[in-house]
Formats: sequence, C-alpha cells, structure tokens
Amino acid sequence: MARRALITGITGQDGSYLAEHLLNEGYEVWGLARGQANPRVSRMRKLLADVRIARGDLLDQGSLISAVEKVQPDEVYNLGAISFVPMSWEQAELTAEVTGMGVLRMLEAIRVCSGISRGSATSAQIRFYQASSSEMFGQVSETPQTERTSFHPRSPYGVAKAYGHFLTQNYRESYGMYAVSGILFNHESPRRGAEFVTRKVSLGVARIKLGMATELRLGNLEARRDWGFAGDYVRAMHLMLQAATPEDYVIGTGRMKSVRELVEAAFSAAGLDWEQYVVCDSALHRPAEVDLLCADPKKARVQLGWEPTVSFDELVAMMVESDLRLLSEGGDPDQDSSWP
Ligand code: NAP
Ligand code: G4F
Repeated sequence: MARRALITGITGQDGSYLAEHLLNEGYEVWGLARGQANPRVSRMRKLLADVRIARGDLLDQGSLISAVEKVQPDEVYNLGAISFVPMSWEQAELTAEVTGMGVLRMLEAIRVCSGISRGSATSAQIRFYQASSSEMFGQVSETPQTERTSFHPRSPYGVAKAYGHFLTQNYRESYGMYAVSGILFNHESPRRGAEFVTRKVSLGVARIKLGMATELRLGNLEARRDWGFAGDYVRAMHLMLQAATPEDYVIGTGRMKSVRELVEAAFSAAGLDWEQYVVCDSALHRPAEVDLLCADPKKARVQLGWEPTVSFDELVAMMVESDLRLLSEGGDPDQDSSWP
C-alpha cells in the first residue's frame, strides 16, 4: 500500500515542490487547506491534480485532529506558517498563533490520534517534520551556522519558529515521537511569493526589461543570505523522515551572497545595469535586521547524502527567465500564474 503524507502549507512554495516530490516517490499525498473558498487551493489543484485535500487550520485544534483521523498519515510535514518576516512585526500575535502555537496543535493532534499519554508505552508511528528556519539564529554567534549554533532570533517570526523548534525536540524527548526539525536557510524558485526579495527582484527586472516599470525600490542591500533552490530543499525534508533515528539538520548551500550581489546578477541576466534602476528606500528596512546567514550543511551531506544541485547564478537566471516569460505572456504574478 502507498505510504500516506499530510502536508500543511500545501498552497505555499515548499508545499507544491514537496507534494510533487512525494507523488513521484509513490506517496498518496494529502494537503491541509484552510478557509471555505481559498483561491490558492484551486490554483494548486491545477498544478497538482493528484493531491487530496483535508480541510483544517493551524489555528483550530479540532480541525487538525479530524484531519489526522481522516488521512491516517505515515508522515506529517508541517510547512504552514505566517512566513514573511516583516508581517511578523505587524501581526505578532497571529504569527505566534500560526507559526508557533500551530506546531503545538499539530503535535498534539498526532499525539492524541496515536493514543499517547504521559508515561504510556506506545510511541507514535506517525513521523513529523517541522519547518524550522535559519531566522532562529538571527544575530549569529558564529559563521557558518550548524545544528549546535545558539539562537538569537531578531523578529517575532524567528521567536515563533524557535518555540516550534524546541517544542518538536521536546515531544521527541517526552513522548518518544519521531519528530524532527529541518533548519532550512533561504530557498527560492519561480513559485516564491512576490513579497520575498528574490522574487521581488526577478519580477522587478522583468517589468523593467519589458518597459512596464522604470525603477525597483529595495531596502537593505548589504544583508547577506545563503540562497538555494526550493526543489532541492524538499528532498532534504523527505530524507530526514527516512533516517533511522530522528535528528535535526541544517540545510543550505554553505555559500553567502548579499542582496546587492543578487540584484547585480538578476539585472545582468537580463542585460541591464542595476545602478540605473534600483532605488534604496529606508522605509523598507526592518526594525531589527539579520545581517548574515550561512549554513554548514555537513551533517546533512554525511548522514543523509543530501547535496544542493542548483547554484546561485542558475537560480537567479531561472527566476528572471520565468518572470520574463510570465509577464510577456500577460500573466499576473499575484495569481501565481508563473506556476507551470
Ligand atoms: P509560504 O509560501 O509563505 O507558504 C505558507 C503556507 O502556510 C501557505 O500554504 C499558507 O496557506 C499556509 N498557512 C498560513 N496560515 C495558515 C493557517 N492558519 N493554517 C494552515 N496553513 C496556513 O512558505 P514557504 O516558503 O513554502 O515555506 C514553508 C515553510 O518553511 C514555512 O513554515 C516557512 O516559515 C518555512 N521556511 C521557509 C524558508 C524559505 O526560505 N522558503 C526557509 C526556512 C523555513 P494559505 O494559502 O491558506 O495562506
Ligand atoms: O527575502 P526576504 O524577505 O527573506 P528573509 O527575511 O530572509 O526570510 C525568508 O527566509 C527565512 C530563512 O532564513 C525563512 F524562514 C522566512 O520564512 C523567509 O522565507 O529578505 C531577505 C533579505 C533581508 O535581509 C531583507 O532586509 O533581503 C533584505 N531586503 C532588502 N530589500 C528585502 C528588501 N527584503 C524584502 N522582502 N523586500 C525588500 O525590498
């Protein structure tokens, strides 16, 4: 019988790539979708017709229990979150509820449906993946960052992710659950939300190239990130749940670039000089910035055999090309029609 996976955040960037990967691996894939008429669900169905939908919301404990009871998953991937860092200052409480408490509710749903209580001999058969983030490192204490680097989150989002991370570890230690966190560094693709800097830049370049805009306004150009391709990172999520023992892993490329270098690469991919178009806008700076993030993915390479396959330059070129195609065909990035 096919193994069954339940993915929260199915309508997001990673949910779509993970669903594709698991379908290719022969899984029966279920996605948790919220809302009574969520337009992102119908868009996702066009791309991934074979994904089944279970209704539920990370804010609603009962709905998560019902979803786990209905799907009877072998693996649960908790990707659902408020994931845009600036929004976490504007809606800090909602971020704590979805990105932080949502992890507790999902773990509780698995615990309850598996009949586990304190001191019980039963351990859950369901394997749980938590989407932790390099934002937990925040103001970094060392570079590169490993599984042992201390956390100093710099946003309500980073704090909520740290809560989810420690809680996942705690359920593993308290209840013997197979529960792991992937500490993923920034990963991008043509399906990335338009609010994140890579996609904002690739769309900006495409608009300028096609004569639809004359400038691109950006915030801090000196921030550095370790950017990889989302399609590579979802393979790591799956590999983590196949390991003999439940452990946490850092996933990234080990290479860091600045936003300025991203901008240079993207404009040059379209044959443009970035300095003629980019406007620095201090209103786009954050209350507390994460200056640099750079992964040491050695543990994942040695223990899981995981390696990224797409370089920074290839990623940037892929995103610019995709947005040039999308806009020249009259697509609307807000409708995410860049999805193939
Ligand atoms: P994304 O594109 O922003 O997707 C977020 C998903 O969360 C959407 O499917 C959204 O569904 C869902 N969601 C929001 N509120 C929800 C709620 N109350 N109940 C259930 N689902 C809800 O994020 P992503 O880039 O795919 O990232 C996936 C996960 O990895 C997130 O947890 C993110 O924080 C984490 N992460 C991402 C990166 C990265 O670089 N991409 C790095 C480290 C960690 P709707 O369509 O209903 O809004
Ligand atoms: O693309 P970003 O918004 O991503 P950020 O804040 O690093 O968070 C992403 O990666 C995390 C993993 O490290 C995830 F957990 C999280 O969910 C999300 O996927 O910003 C990247 C950098 C920042 O330093 C920001 O200040 O780009 C800088 N930046 C400069 N100008 C900008 C802009 N960011 C955005 N979004 N928009 C700008 O105009």
